[in-house]
Amino acid sequence: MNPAEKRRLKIGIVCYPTTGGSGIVAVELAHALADRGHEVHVISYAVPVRLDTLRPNLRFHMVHVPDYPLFEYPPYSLALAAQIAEVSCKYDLDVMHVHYAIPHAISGWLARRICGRSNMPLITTLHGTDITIIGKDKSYLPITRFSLEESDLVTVVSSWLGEKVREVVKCSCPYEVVYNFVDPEVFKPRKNGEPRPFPTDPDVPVLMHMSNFRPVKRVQDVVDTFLGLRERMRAQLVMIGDGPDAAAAKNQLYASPYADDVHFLGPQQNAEKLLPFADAFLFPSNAESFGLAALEAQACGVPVIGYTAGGLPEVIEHDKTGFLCEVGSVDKMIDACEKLFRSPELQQAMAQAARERASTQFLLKPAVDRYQELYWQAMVKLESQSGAV
Ligand code: GMT
Repeated sequence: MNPAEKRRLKIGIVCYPTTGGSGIVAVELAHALADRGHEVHVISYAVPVRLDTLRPNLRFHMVHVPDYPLFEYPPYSLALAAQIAEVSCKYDLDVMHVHYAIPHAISGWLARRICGRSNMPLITTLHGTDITIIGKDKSYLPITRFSLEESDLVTVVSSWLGEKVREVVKCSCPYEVVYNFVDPEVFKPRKNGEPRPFPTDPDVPVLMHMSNFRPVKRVQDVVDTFLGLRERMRAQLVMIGDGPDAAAAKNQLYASPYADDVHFLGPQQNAEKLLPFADAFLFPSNAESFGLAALEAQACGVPVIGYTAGGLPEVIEHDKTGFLCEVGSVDKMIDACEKLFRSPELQQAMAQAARERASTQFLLKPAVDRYQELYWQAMVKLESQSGAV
């Protein structure tokens, strides 16, 4: 498409509304596209966390799943397809961008068939568990492979995830890597002397963990690292989020001799107000496609300690912006925390490098430029295939 023809687009964005990273990425992208003057329609079953529904150029459309006594399992995928089809037709959308394959990609495909919008590209962004879950249970493999092959463009949030698509889904569709991003004006280091917004001893370093407490996050390793570290030196642990493994971690930590040094804050929507107050961020996932929380921590000037696994090595520079250890090597993580906490100079140097890396390599603007360019490319491709160009 001639750059002069690059006009204001009407874009549909489908995402999960929960606190997970895929919803956050979709929402920040929606905000940025709306701020550039595009007309953005966000579709989800609840108002997504962080979505500014009153923003100019942005509209939110709630998926309504009808209640019917016969439905033991309400057909959410169909309700979503119906909503996507309705919005696509009513607003004459140019592009449909779905975040997370299951079930959004197949609902998007179905919606396009329903409303006969064969010239509206379907773009699918894969976020991680939508692919890795298939590695464990193949039930969704055929439908995922089909919906990726039928998408006009597939994007992944790390090179590691791209390789997983090939390995697990065995899909030969081309994909683009578009890294997740952060706004360094929102996620930024704390000011000198700014008090912590949670009740901790100001003179004792804080180790922080934030996640959905699912098995992939290896919360037990967070617990073991903290308890091991605490045997060696004074430290405090701040835990943010909730999920299946939260209760066990809480019970174990509160029953330990260091209960007073542990603070569970539960799910928090304003991570940017908490992350800057950590001295290290612990993120020992074993198959994290990207690790948005680790990027946000770095942007806040917080070194990250995690595992050499998944896409994390693409986000964290080992020995510079944090430490990456072999999966399961809790002792190495204890050593890394101790090293950081005993040397304020090292902690400061890594904090600065982390901030620098996040605010230069993972910026919002180039990522939004790229998505916008990909929308245009997909539109041109479809137009030329239909002989309209
Ligand atoms: O499993 C999660 O952590 C939730 C999931 C989601 O849908 O938000 O997170 C995935 O997408 C994020 C945004 O792209 C990535 O930063 C996370 O690394 C990824 N999680 C996993 O791969 C486990």
